[in-house]
Amino acid sequence: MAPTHFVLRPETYAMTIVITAFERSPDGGKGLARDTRVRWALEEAGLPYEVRLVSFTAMKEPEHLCVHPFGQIPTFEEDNLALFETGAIVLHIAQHYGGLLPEEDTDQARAIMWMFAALNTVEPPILDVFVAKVLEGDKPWAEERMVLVKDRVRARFRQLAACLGDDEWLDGDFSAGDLMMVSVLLRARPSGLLDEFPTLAAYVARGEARPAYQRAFEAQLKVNTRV
Ligand SMILES: N[C@@H](CCC(=O)N[C@@H](CS)C(=O)NCC(=O)O)C(=O)O
Repeated sequence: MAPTHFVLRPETYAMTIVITAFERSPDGGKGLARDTRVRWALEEAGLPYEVRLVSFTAMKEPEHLCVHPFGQIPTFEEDNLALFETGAIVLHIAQHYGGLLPEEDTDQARAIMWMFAALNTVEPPILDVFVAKVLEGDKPWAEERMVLVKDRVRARFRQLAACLGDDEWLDGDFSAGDLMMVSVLLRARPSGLLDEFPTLAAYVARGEARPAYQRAFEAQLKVNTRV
């Protein structure tokens, strides 16, 4: 049976890559919304792209749900392909265009491993800090829970910092694994947790210093600070 989701109708094929982003990001342009990591990957690969801005309401409507079943951003459309999930999107960009994955198979497998580590092992405890603050901050147990949640982030950061050591990137040259790890770590900056780990703060700063990141950051900032 023909799939009804995630394969675009010919009349809606995107001639250039189109991604979605918040019409106005809740972070006001700090680059923490996940379209930034997709923009960054596209910039590293040297690919032009367009952005379709969506409101919180539009994200939950059928037109958007057709490309993102969970009603979120970002999405990615190219020819007849529509993708959601930043891991899948960045991996697709890395596998089809140059600059983000090593050539050799085993090196490539390890870069992809770091992408998964960023999304599955490092990002969840960081998101818990956000949940504890924003969604559970008014609960009577919020303060006590926050201590536990932050300690779980610190435990992960200690392990990651030990693994990174004095190296510039996680495994040889900069890769999609670093792009994803830096993007995830950035989300811990507002809590002050990132700066407790100078090794990781310096690693993130190296990522932010890349011209491709700067272009991605400026592009989302322009959207989120327009009047
Ligand atoms: N695991 C997803 C998470 C996507 C996600 O949480 N997107 C946020 C913006 S960064 C969103 O759309 N939030 C609005 C909502 O969930 O209603 C990914 O990596 O793409």
